[in-house]
Amino acid sequence: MVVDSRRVHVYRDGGATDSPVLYWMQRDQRAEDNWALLFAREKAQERNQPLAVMFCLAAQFLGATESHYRFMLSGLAEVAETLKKLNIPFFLVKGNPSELLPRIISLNNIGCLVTDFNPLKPVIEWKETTRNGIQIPFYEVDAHNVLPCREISPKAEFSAMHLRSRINKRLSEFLVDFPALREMPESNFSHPWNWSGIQSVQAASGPSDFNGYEPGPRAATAWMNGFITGRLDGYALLRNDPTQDGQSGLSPYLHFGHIAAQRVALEVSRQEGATVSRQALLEELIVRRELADNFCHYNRQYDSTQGFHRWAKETLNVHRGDPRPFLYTFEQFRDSETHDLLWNAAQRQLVSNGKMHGFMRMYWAKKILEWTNSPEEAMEVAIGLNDAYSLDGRDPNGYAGIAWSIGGVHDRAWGERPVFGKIRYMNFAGCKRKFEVEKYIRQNFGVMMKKLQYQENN
Ligand code: FAD
Ligand code: FO1
Repeated sequence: MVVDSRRVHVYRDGGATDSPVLYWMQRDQRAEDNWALLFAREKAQERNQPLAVMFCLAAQFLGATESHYRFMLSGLAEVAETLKKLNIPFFLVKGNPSELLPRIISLNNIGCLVTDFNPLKPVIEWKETTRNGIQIPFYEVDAHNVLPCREISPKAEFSAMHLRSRINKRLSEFLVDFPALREMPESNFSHPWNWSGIQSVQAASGPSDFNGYEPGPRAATAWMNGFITGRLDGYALLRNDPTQDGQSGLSPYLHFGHIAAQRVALEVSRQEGATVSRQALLEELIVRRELADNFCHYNRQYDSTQGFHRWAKETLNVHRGDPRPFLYTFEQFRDSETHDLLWNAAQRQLVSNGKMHGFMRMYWAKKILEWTNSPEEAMEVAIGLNDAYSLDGRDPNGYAGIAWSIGGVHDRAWGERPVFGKIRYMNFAGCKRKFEVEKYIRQNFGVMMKKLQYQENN
């Protein structure tokens, strides 16, 4: 077995049949370093059957905008090219996956369906409906996490510390190199697939709307190499300073699966020196990121206050009626129209770059709790803005990050205060102690300094 069976979740079992194998690509949009594709290739080999890859384009995915779809489609166009060189056809179809998959499977007499792991509710819905509509073996392979989510923990972990101990014990079992994806026979590419009645789309590569980010696995790998050679050694020191370019910037590529987190972890681990920075990055890349998948997989209410721990629900309820001196609408937040220039600058960075600095995301979300009528409204505003504007949005990391900020998920209780209760508090003064607030505001806002002076003195 090329693929560790502990990565494989059996949605529907069944024997080998003399029929084609289909990999329904979803979260891990790449040909290389993709355990789900390697597994599908293995199934095709065992059966001596054709193999194809298909991506189902669904409308309005979690608030994604045209720009996000364009970015993703450009990446998929590159994937199709790469697969063609390996004699593996790639099909991009359009519609509701729950309806399309059963039809595609019967049209092509598919004997085995493979997909990749994704803990988000809409995708689970697609898979469960598909499973109920087919009779063939259906496998889900965790190609996104270094340690397979379902395998590494049977429950929602309370904090990073709890998951870290599980990860540290077993990292060496799973942080292994990837085998190369071997090409299929030439005949595979000319196998007659039947898409009658199915709307297909031509994946076209086009310019990215996100300055600095070119879509696709090649750009993702170049970005990773650039970070490792040029900025990894400064990571530990600079990553929490929003005025510096200290983070890796990899999240959009990890979100769309253009690069495997496991590839990044392998390459970072192989570096000499910069030990503190390498450890800090692996902590975020493996522990924090996989904690987010753990949260969304085991907590179906990951995008609501109902997903908070009891202590957090109680403390937020106690302070529901507290006076809220500042209240803003979704539109005022969206347009950076609050009284707080720092917050406005962070929102401006999100809207203009499609990516807000990680440290500012915490402050940004916590202030939304403070300046809305209720924690429920705060969740709606934070998730709505994050998924509409962030290139790495619509991702378990986002739901976990927002639940941490507003509901104390994976955090502990802190000293009680108005509105927040025991949820960790952050404020402007705290940011001023951490980094040059004025510089960040200027970088993102070209601010009138006197307005800032006024805020400081009042
Ligand atoms: P780096 O610091 O270079 O980290 C490398 C990788 O580690 C990241 O790409 C990411 O995959 C992972 N990582 C880093 N920090 C975290 C974290 N706190 N939680 C989970 N994984 C992490 N991340 C997203 O990918 N999409 C989001 O929509 C998102 N929304 C967030 C909202 C809030 C309110 C908060 C507090 C955090 C959010 N995060 C989100 C997590 C984190 O801020 C980003 O992953 C990180 O800033 C991405 O930039 P980077 O790749 O340069 O990070
Ligand atoms: N996954 C799909 O299978 N089909 C889609 O049409 C689709 C659109 C989409 C748009 C923006 C975006 O950020 C993600 C999108 N995804 C889509 C899902 C994505 O690949 C990931 O599976 C999830 O965001 C979880 O990481």
